Amino acid sequence: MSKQKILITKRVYPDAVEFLKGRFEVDYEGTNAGLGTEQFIERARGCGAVVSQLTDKLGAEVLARLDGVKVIANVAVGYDNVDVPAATARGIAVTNTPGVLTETTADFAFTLLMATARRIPEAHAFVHSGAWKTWLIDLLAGQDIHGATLGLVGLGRIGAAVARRARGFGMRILYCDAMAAPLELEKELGATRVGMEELLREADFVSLHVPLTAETKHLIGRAELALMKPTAVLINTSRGPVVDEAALAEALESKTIWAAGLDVFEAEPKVHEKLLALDNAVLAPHIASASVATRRRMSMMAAENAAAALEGVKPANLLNPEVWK
Ligand code: 8YV
Repeated sequence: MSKQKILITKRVYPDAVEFLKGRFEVDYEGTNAGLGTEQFIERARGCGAVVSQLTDKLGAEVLARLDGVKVIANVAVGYDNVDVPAATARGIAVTNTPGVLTETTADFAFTLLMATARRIPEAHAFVHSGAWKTWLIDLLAGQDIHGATLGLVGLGRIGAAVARRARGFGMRILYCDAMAAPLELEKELGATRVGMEELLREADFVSLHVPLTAETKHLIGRAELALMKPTAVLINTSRGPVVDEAALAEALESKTIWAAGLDVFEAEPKVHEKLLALDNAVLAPHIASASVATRRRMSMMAAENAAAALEGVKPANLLNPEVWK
């Protein structure tokens, strides 16, 4: 019997490729550019599984043109790049990579929070440029982290992991979430659930940990930014469109808020021009989960999800179990 075929749309860690090559016929697009839509559809023909990444935009129209694909294994916990209801309607299983990136992403959210509060990129550029001439009382003065109030928008796996780090800094923790966290978790984290408006008014740091959905698009816009303190810092490691980037750029420029640390953007890899020019916007290229160990695990987890589905075993991280009969 000929081996089943699998498409990997873009470069992943090699162990995942080797693992799949041992079981299937693998069409590996081992480039950084990945595949355009038409190439994707062409190359997916005859494949039972696709290992995709968030740069593969798999909307309903693309899914409608696939033939024979049984599973899409996305190398990310977020899956807003895949129209899951449309996949479900076509009987295509969709999987993601939850859990393995929680701690690494929380490390990075906290790194960004600290770098933004204490102006690390500005300090680095200042020293490198030779501009440092003397000690000054207010040279690159930032915001205190210890004892400050952290407002977590979303208290899922990653939000809770950020809260655990904040506890070590003696921060007061507020959160808002559509669902209240279990009491034991609230107690462990010392987190208090409040409404969005209270969170925005009270927090010294607002960190976003929600998935991108129709409800969370532009969750933080002009009105929300206006509620924040002029000394407040916004951190976004979730998805770019959760924040209205133009409104944020204006708020940073006019000092409505003090600074922002951003790992994600509305139209990656494009970044709003104004943000690029502002010292109080600390910017990173969507690398919150990018430790070598974690990205390797994510690659392997997606490969295992794809392999399981092709071998008739329910994948561990199935997002639409209704397709699995
Ligand atoms: C990266 C992420 O985008 O998992 C997610 O949802 O945003 C990050 O981990 C992912 O590694 C890109 O494929």
